[in-house]
Amino acid sequence: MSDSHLPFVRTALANPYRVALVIQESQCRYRDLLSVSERVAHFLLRGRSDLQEARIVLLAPPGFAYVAAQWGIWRAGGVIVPLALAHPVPELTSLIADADPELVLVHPYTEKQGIPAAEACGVPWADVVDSLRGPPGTVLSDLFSPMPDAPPLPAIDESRDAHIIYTSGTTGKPKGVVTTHAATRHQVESVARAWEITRHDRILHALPLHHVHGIINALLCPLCQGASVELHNRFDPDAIWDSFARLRITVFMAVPTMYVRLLRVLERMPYQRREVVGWSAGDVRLTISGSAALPARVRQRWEQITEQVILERYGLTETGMVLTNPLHGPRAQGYVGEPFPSVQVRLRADGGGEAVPGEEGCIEVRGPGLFREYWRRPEETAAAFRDGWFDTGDRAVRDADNGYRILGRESVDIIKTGGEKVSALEIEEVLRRHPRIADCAVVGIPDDEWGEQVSAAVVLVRGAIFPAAELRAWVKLHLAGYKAPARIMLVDELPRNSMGKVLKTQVSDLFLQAP
Ligand code: MLC
Ligand code: AMP
Repeated sequence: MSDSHLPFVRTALANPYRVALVIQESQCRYRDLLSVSERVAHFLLRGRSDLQEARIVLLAPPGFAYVAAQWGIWRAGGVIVPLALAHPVPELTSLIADADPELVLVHPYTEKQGIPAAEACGVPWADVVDSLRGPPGTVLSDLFSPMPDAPPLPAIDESRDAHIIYTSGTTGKPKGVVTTHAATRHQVESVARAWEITRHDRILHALPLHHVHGIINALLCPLCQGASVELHNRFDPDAIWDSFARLRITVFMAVPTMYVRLLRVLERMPYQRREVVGWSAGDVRLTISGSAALPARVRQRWEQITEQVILERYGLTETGMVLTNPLHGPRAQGYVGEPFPSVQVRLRADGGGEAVPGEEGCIEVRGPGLFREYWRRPEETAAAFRDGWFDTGDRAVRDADNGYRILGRESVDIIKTGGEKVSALEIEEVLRRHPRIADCAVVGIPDDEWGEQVSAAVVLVRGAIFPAAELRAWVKLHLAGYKAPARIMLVDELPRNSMGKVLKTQVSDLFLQAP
């Protein structure tokens, strides 16, 4: 097989009978993933020898079909563009148009939004489940064996692109982050080394599969080591506790909002069940939080219940994982530790030059795991780097004992809610299109559950009545539900400086001072 240099294919060939995925009551072995992904690859190739980096959009819930399609796209020489299940048709349409794919793979669960979006872009679509079935006449028992007469799959040079992951930009438009196979391998190896992920691990996975957190850390990294991934198709706190209690989970990764929800559900359990599931979570060797700041009280409560100190780490779509607390050794509250293997980090002081210990600065990153470019945005790509260092836009301070402490972001227009990055400008653009809105400003307001809540100060056109629920519904028509403002405040005018620029800090104060 000529694609055996792909790390996950190599691992699968070496561990054919190990369990790769556990999905509800079913298990799938590495050799099953190999056979079915080969079928997906030939389905996509349609007789060609190589997809030559054609983009394939994947719009499928976490599950066997998703993983088989992911492997199949890569094995055929394609670039995978995983999109969020939460996008409504207009948002999906603009992302598909931007990615300019050869095909959109939908799933019975996503076809309601996926098919109209693909058709609006004039892009063909196919059902991912059909892609797994193989050529007509294939019987079920053949599915899980190698295809006898199939031509070899292409050899993929590591310098080729592997995936495009969309993330909100400060300009209001989501940008596609293009990462090569080589960079992906570095990200995977770096995570595996830092956290000692091995074939003996069993990872509990309940993250969405359109972000690096879910794709690289919790799925690809374990699968490249020969570990097992218990894949949940959505985040359900009861099901997570159940998995802790029933299965011998060794590693769990989540965003802070998920820990908040898990604790809330646990507090409501009858005493005995609470004790049992709490203990079983204590057997997990590594519990990780990332994508947003982990509140101290969440970490403390988790530790009281499970005797586990959550390991907090920091990363970005553009860079993969950057900073981590130690696997062995103390994990200081509020700190995200030191760089992952092969990642270089420096703090740029406000006056230029490198910050000295204890001085605040902006985090810059360099290393082999970085993205290649923002898809078809050369100016934005160039602007994101300074002398070869990627400018994260996050502020931090470092001390010799505990490493880095994240202080916040430079841009007030980026909001992190439930681990999802949201652009305030994108939401303002949609709100301004509403006929009753004269002006608006969107900010992120600190929140115990979500980290930040999307909050909009709105000036209505003269004489209009306040349509709060209608405004949320309006945003949801155009953008994912988590982008709809959770809080809407009616104001007569927005605070502005003498140049007419909206003063977002003062807008935030309006919410913080509201009863
Ligand atoms: C859902 N809602 C949100 C939300 N997700 N509101 C704010 N922020 C969010 N992220 C809204 C829904 O629209 C709904 O509103 C209401 O909350 C309840 O929805 P739900 O169905 O109960 O929420 P749920 O689906 O359970 O989602 C919550 C969540 C999800 C925490 C599971 O947000 C999630 O999976 N977050 C993880 C994101 C992630 O993986 N980020 C990694 C980025 S990579 P209504 O009005 O419809 O009722 C990265 C790099 C790195 O950051 O370092 O990892
Ligand atoms: P994304 O663009 O979705 O990849 O989000 C990356 C951003 O998430 C970073 O730039 C940070 O702002 C934020 N982030 C990730 N991990 C952490 C963390 N542990 N603490 C605080 N912020 C984090």
